[in-house]
Amino acid sequence: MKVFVLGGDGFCGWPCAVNLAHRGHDVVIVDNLSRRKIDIDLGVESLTPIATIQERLRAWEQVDGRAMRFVHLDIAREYERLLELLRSERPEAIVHFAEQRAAPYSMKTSATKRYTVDNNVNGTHNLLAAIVESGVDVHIVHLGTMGVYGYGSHRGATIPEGYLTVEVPQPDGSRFTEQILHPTNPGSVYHMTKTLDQLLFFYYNKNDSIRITDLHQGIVWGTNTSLTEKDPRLTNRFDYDGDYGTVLNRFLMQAAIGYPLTVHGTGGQTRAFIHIRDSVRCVQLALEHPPTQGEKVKIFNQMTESHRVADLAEKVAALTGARVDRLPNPRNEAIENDLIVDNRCFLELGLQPTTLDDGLLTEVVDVARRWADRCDRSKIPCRSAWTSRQAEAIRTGA
Ligand code: NAD
Ligand code: USQ
Repeated sequence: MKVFVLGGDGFCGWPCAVNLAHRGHDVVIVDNLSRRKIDIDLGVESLTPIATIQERLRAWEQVDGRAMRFVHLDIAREYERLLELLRSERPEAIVHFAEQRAAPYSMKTSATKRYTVDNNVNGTHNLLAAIVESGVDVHIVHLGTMGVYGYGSHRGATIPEGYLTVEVPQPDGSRFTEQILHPTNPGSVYHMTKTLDQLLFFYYNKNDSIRITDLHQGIVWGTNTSLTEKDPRLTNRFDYDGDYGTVLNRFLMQAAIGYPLTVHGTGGQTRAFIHIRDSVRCVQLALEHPPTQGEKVKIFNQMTESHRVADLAEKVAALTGARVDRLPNPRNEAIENDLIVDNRCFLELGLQPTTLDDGLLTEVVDVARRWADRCDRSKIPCRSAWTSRQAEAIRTGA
């Protein structure tokens, strides 16, 4: 099958692209390399040394024998080129990773808020409009986020896979039941763009019968898959800085360099997690099980386990002897929340999760300790504050 991987040079996209190529698909990576440019702007680098996209592609062909192609294109700004690419290549599937994905980066300044909205919403809308205009029959698999449901308002209820069944009262006292998109409750400008994506998908699926699977993914941890481990030039990126590093990978890196683990506030925040290997496998499963013509948007919760941030810190500390630090929370978020998630769709399709207990130590030793000397400690603190109240708390340490 011919597959476009939009954002295929990124952390989740690269291992996904090589997996699809390895399985015999004709893969075209479409990326504007904005993630690499943001690293330069922020003065940070992936903890793991990553090759250029051209070196990655050369290495992949040498290692696996199945070439991938690369198109340098900005899906949010180059609509005509995107349309032409769809018309000439006519892909059967498109995996869409191409968005600005860091919540702290999205909350840094009004410029990064506006960039995140422009890039993510325009990119997704351009893709949908170009599919309609080109008339290509294609299945979109989009990487959304568990954060669309929000944290803290579920009161013990299980979060369903995208749709909630509600009873609507009628004037005559009767009631009818209906499935609606689960109400959204984004916690950052970035998360808000994913809730807008969700609505764009709902509309284009209804109006133009575009086949779409939206994967509500939890926080991805880990670095490599068995394929990206095959050659150092295929190594995946590992973000650890205060804007792009995500919580578990940051704790692993901090433990490896003897930096106290940076728990925000009480650490009562509960989040959903998935290993990068399972993320890659889920995208493959979603591609293998497309919605039928006329079917509504398929929504899967792409996560395998939930943990409180404080418990994660304790787990990493117990494995490594690291010290845990409780810091003023730069985010405006619930100090604690429960999180019970229905993730049956992927389990029923055969996903066998990699658990934290299987993978944590390997990740600390093989990746975080190995590259510890590449870490710039000055880039570890999270300085992006959600509001002036949080900015003041960080400044005074209160
Ligand atoms: P990433 O920043 O590493 O990768 C995104 C890629 O998209 C980059 O290579 C970037 O250059 C490219 N890109 C961005 N805007 C583009 C545009 N306008 N045109 C073309 N290319 C563009 O992020 P990631 O961690 O790989 O995340 C990929 C997707 O998965 C994102 O949509 C993110 O929201 C979602 N997701 C990620 C996580 C996580 O923990 N990393 C968790 C849940 C969901
Ligand atoms: N946190 C800490 N210490 C840190 C970093 C984070 O306590 O050093 C806390 C945060 O305050 C937050 C939680 O850990 O409560 C998660 O933060 P995160 O940066 O790991 O994850 P998040 O901002 O939610 O974003 C990441 C990805 C995003 C994806 C999302 C999935 O960057 O692309 O959509 O995870 S989810 O969280 O399920 O919405």
